[in-house]
Amino acid sequence: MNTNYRFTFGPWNISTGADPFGPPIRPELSVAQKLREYKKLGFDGIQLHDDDVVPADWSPEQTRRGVAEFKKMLDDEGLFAEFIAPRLWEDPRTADGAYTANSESDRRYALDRSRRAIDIANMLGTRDIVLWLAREGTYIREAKDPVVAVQRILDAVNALLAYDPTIRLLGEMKPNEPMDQAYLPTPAHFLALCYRTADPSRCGVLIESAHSILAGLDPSDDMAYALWHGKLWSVHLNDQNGLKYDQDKSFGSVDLRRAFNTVWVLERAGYSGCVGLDVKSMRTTRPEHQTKHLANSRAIFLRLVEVARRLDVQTVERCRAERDYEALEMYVLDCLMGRV
Ligand code: GLO
Ligand code: MG
Repeated sequence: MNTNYRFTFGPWNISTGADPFGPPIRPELSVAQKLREYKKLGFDGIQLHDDDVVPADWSPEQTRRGVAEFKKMLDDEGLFAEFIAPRLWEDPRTADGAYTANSESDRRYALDRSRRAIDIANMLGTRDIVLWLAREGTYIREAKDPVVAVQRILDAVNALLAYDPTIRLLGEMKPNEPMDQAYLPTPAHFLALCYRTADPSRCGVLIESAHSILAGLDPSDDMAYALWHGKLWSVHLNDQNGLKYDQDKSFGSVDLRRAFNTVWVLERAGYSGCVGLDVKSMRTTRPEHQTKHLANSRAIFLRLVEVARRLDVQTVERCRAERDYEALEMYVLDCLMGRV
């Protein structure tokens, strides 16, 4: 049983509410302002893109100084950096993908940028690099050779493992958006690739609830599978109302039972990674309420931990032995409604 969950989120989880149909509706807070919110909200650490720390086009010397200043801000707030994720989806050179781009120079840019993200991680004292392969896929199948693409992802992963023998790589897989179809669309796809890398022990996954749901999978089963491999190294908990754009709703807000099952699996398996909450506030949220979704998601997680601990394992086992899943279902629903 994990009695000490560590909570994290990224600066992008406090946002302006801009969407494809409308400009920002809340003022952008500076990173320093955001950092001051973490402890108040009960969070322990921060998840970062490389350019959340320093702009991607800074020289090595500027980068070194900028990262040192950022590290000081984190230390002053008592926060740790959980991971660095190279943002491989905004630069024009990543329009056609990063590691799988058809242009050789674009692929080189993606690798250089990823190596730089590793340098930043080292300077901030974290060994975890998250690869959300946002644009590794296609809008039309004919655009790339899918066999070559998978090999290119493997080659990139191997190049990063070789660049620094201490880092771990965590694939954060998502089946679609922004692409029509992503390569390696689920955690299980990435896990298979892990075993083909030069160092499988340093390759694992971060699983996001909404991404599993978009792939038609149950997040708790997806996470259980990665836990069985000993490779669930981080999570992005949130919620998703059906198959549409990636919503990043507050954890448990759509399907409380699905959220409960997620927490229950993490609890039973003694999950020891950070509890990342990749949630977005609604566009309608007023600036003074723009961190509520984070506090709410954390509170829902902790309440579900209480439910999981209150649940009578013997009742569950009896129902299983008697194959009385009707009774089991009612028992779980009663637990969720506070009747047990
Ligand atoms: C988008 C992803 C994204 C990543 C983040 C860290 O769908 O969930 O928010 O989690 O960029 O790599
Ligand atoms: Mg995510």
